[in-house]
Amino acid sequence: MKDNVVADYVTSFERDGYVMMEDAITSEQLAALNEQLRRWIDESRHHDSNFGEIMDGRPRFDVEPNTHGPETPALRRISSPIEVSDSFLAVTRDNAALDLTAEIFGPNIKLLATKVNLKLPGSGTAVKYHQDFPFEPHSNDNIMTVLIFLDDVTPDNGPLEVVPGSHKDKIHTLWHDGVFTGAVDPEIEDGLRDASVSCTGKAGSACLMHTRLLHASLPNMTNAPRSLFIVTYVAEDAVALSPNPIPHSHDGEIMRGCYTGRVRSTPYEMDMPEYPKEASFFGQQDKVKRERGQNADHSGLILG
Ligand SMILES: O=C(O)CCC(=O)C(=O)O
Repeated sequence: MKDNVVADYVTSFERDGYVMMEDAITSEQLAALNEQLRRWIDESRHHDSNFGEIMDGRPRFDVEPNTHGPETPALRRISSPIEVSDSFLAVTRDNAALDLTAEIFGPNIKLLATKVNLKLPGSGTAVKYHQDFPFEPHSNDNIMTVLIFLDDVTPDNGPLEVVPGSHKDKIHTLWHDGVFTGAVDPEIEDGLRDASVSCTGKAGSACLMHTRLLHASLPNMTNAPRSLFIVTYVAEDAVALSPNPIPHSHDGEIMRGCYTGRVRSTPYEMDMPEYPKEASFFGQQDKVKRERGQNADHSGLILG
């Protein structure tokens, strides 16, 4: 990347808390990821509920309970795909968004987590407003969520909605009435929606997002899929203060630079997260609704 291009990206990121990058992965990488994803979606047709297993015993492949079937696969989350796919591991270790992350938070960068979030046609998946930081407390907040577009993301197929500049404001609690809902107070949602912008772009682009940026996404209203490969990179001197919500065998692997063995701490206060018990936060959202006597629907969070 040319110096002036990097400087523009860094300026946007510092001001807005996110930056869109075209060609974050090569066309060969994109083709390899999508080929693997197609095989997983096909495999899901043979399962009528969640399947596979990650390190803590939770399922790796999460399907939407009411709509998933052999003819209408509704795979919505794959946790730690890098443990079961060399293509996903190779992209995690080498992509242009990682290079930019090293320019912004570097030079030393390690891996926290990976996941695929899918919104296949006909699925009702939505994500409520939240910041990622309360799910992943560290000694400092130099944490980047990189959302790589595996499909073209359009205004109607459930793009990420971000609130520019919100990474400089308060850290919101995700606990309400003693329940970890994974979402901010519903009373402020309307204001956040008015302040949001949609992150759209071609397959192969990426959105690089600060861990404190407020964001959400709406359901896919089209017949085209919307799949994201989401990688969380962390400054090497940011030390985790709670267990990794998606534990995996590459946790802490150095992605750029080197291991220094140092810790850098910055002052802040927030609530500790609840360790996820469900395959993804969809299940948790449904559980919250059941406890409150409301009907469960398909919307929910796909974090954790
Ligand atoms: O998949 C999406 O639309 C949103 C993902 C998200 O909110 C996150 O990874 O924090």
